[in-house]
Amino acid sequence: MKVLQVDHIGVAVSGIETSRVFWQETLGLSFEGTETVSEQKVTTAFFPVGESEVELLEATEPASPVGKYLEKRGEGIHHIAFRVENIQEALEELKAKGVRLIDEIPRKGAGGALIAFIHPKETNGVLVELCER
Ligand code: CMX
Repeated sequence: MKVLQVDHIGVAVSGIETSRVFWQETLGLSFEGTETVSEQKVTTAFFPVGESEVELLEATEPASPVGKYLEKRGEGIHHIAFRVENIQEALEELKAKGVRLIDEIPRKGAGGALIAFIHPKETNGVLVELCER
């Protein structure tokens, strides 16, 4: 499997509209607008930084995964996403190595990417997303 780069760092926030100000106006990153990924009950906002991006994540409802994360841990880094060349192949390779996966089959993420999460037990407690664009 080939990890190409850090695709993005996901940051859970209470509200994109409020948080956006720091990333866009204070840091001067460009704001690419928001996108809601309904199946995952989350709204995302991407800010490109070189070849990678910061992704703000806002829950669409409190009982969603990001809503529960915020309630339990507060705002902060929610996941790190690595871009891979071929996500299906990467998942098969990880499965063959006995790595515990949250998603064995890729699903649709923001921006038309295919994504899959590795169980944080395997990754020192950090939620790692694989992503193919
Ligand atoms: N950081 C660290 N650990 C986390 C975590 C996080 N952000 N989110 C979940 N976990 C842990 C849980 O505590 C749980 O641990 P235990 O098994 O020890 O209890 C384990 O991971 C599995 O979590 P779960 O909630 O029981 O499992 P689910 O399959 O229901 O959901 C997940 C897992 C990661 C998909 C979900 O919690 C989540 O975060 N969904 C939102 C995904 C998201 O950010 N989507 C945006 C996609 C846009 C994009 O990036 O392209």
